[in-house]
Amino acid sequence: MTADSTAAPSTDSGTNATASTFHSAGPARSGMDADALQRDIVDNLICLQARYPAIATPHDWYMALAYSVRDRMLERWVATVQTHAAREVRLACYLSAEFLIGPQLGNNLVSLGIEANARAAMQALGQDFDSILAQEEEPGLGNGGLGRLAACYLDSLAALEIPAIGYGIRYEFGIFDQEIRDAWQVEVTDKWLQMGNPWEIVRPDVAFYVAFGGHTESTTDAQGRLQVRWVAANKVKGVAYDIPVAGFHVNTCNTLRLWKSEAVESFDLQDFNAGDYYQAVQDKVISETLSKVLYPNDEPEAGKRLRLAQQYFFVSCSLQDMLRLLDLKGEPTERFADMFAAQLNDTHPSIAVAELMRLLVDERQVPWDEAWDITRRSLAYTNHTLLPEALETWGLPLFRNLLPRLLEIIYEINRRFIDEVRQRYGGDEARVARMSLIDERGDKRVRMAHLATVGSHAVNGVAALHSALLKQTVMRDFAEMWPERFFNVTNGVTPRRFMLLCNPQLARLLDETVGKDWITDPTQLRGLEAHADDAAFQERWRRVKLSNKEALTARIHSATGIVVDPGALFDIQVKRIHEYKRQHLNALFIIGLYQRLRNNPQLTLAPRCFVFGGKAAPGYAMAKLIIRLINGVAEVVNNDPLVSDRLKVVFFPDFNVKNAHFIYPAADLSEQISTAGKEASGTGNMKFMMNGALTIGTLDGANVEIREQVGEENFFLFGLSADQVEQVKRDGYRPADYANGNAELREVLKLIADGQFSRGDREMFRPLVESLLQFDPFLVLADYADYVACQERVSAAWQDVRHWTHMSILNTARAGKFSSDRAISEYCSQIWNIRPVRIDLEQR
Ligand code: 26Q
Repeated sequence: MTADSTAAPSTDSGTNATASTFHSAGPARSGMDADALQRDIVDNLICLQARYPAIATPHDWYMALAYSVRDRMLERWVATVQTHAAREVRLACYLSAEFLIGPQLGNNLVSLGIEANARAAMQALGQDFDSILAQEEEPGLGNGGLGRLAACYLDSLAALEIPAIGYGIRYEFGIFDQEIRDAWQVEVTDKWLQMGNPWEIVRPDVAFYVAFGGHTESTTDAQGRLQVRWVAANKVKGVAYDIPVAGFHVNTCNTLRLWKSEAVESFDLQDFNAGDYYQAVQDKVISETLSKVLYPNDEPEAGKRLRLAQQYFFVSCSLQDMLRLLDLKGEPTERFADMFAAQLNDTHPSIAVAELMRLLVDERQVPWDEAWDITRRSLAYTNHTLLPEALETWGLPLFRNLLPRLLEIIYEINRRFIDEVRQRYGGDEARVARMSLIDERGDKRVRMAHLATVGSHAVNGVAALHSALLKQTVMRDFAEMWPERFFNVTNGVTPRRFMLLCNPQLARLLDETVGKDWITDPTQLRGLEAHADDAAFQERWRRVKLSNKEALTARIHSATGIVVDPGALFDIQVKRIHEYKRQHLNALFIIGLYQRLRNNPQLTLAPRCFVFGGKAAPGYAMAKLIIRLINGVAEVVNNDPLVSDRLKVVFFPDFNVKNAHFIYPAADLSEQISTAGKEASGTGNMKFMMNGALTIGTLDGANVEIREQVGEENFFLFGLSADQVEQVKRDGYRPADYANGNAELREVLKLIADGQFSRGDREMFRPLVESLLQFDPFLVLADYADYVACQERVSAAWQDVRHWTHMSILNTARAGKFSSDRAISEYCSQIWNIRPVRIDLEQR
């Protein structure tokens, strides 16, 4: 289980020979002006796409431009890797099962500062720059917030010149593409690699073996020490695919390293399956399946075994790679924790605790206590959810069968940990049972959040409220025992992608108003406050918003055929579909509003356009039903001449990073209406705010801090607080009482049940209506009346154009805190103890 170290040195090892060859190549492929770009684009078109300009397709042009941009990143990339290898620096290793990086070309152009030149070059070649950029198929290697957060953090790490690497999985099929057929969600496989990926570089020489199954054997070595050998039933090879991550206007270019699984060449046949050819072929298929597909979240029971195998696969490859880098630096194993800070993005990579112990103890003969010290000093864990059903656990039989050695190690960690708990809280066996790494109630299960916590020196939540609740609820015993290990790092998002790239008109206005530094120092945005009531500035602000709304209007039309009015209030909820996020609360409000208009056609209502977007996990029936409901409401409302000039409802299909670029800048109102205490942070809320949308929201996740920043007078707050939610539940929540006590709500539910939004079908929405009336686990009915009242305040505020614009400007002005640069700085100082390293391009 060691690296194939046969091939030529990779850029990681960065020999001088490689560097000087690169350097002596001179300025070829590095000129940043439009002429140089134009030459190289044509060059790449011919040499890499094998096409002459006359017959090149838009996709050929995209590839040629992408390769030309990548060429211009290589010098920085090599210099960065070399500098990090040569210097005594600690490397931040972000371990994540998901990286939702979005389209790369536009972002890389922005980072390099050559967007205008590239545009000019393409123009000179007779190509429409924007439609060439639109050719890029985005890598959908994530579900939603957590995966996109990882991508924003990579962007900030590079921008802040932090030595860092992202480790993950190169899924062949990312998150499915969503189509809407007959008002239902239909999943279509995401073939993002079909046309080739110009951003990755495969490194066949950076490859590791990962073992699965089999059994363990114990022996005593010459020194009398216990040695455990894991006799695996199968091994898989992980090969590194590297993607460059260029920092904004700096030389740093970090690496995102994704592992692809491959079969180990004819290895199985001899070693394991003793001549069983067909079994060997079968194993080969399994090996190649490991990095095939990303699992959607919220899937009950789907693909358990393969999911655990994926997690172990990428974690083992990543840790082996870190040990390889340590060796390359000539550092002893004991220095591992000084050289690496590994951040676990949720529990998905938490098997790292046991795997690092295995690599140190079994493979490198480090004594247990010393290995444990190294492990704890190098690992830290970020929690992203408090929902009990979303906390990862694995059944013991499955775990033992797939990872027998790791289970032994977990048992040993647990034995020592439980001793510590007993010593500390003598006799408190209830506490021991609660804290154990093994849940022994019913079928025994490994609790991955406990493993991650015990094996880390720091545990953090992702917003202030979430971190506080974490300590009070799921991690209470741990926070009592180790209070010094618990932190908050409120999430952030990158202003490069979510302002500069996706909202260039706003960016230009900001440049002119507060200077250009806001992009790396968003506290500068505060300078907008002085202009918030300036009529001329307000006029420009509104023009930018209107133009973005026109662009979205066009996309809505081409995606759905629906015609909306760009002058309407754009009220937008985009995020994964989940009951706790309460898209159905929004839908109930729309139905109520529609009814009021039907009953009183003279009612004055400023035109509103409700936009929804988001995917439902394929196995989450209720979420899919909510999509059906939204489309059902859209069908009725949009086609009713009585209201269709004032009300529009749109379900925008296939919400992803690419579509998000058009959606956030066009929003007037951001819907952040989760049940308080359920949304760990939210990050879409921040993207909307930066782009000048006002928020209607509950006191949940980062909404609390958004409201704090923008001021309560500029935020539409409604609903029960997290404490009140718990109180209502303790008191015995009876949702039907809320329906009975509210005529409009009762009517809304009746319309749904009567088939008004299901083409007369009275069965379709029965599960939804019954769930709401009988259980309503997320208190939709309890919050309905206050939500409606709050929406009334929104409508009233919208009438006052100048005041609305004032609030919109203040939202952008006060969004600085939510830059991922701030979040990454906090990780660096509070958790990783890492400082920036300047990359010098001339040094070689
Ligand atoms: C787990 C086991 C099996 C299959 C899939 C999963 C799985 C995959 C992805 C479970 C969860 C996720 C993703 C979770 C997620 O996106 N959480 C969000 O993280 C954001 C970043 O911190 C927060 O802003 C959101 O509040 C949180 O919901």
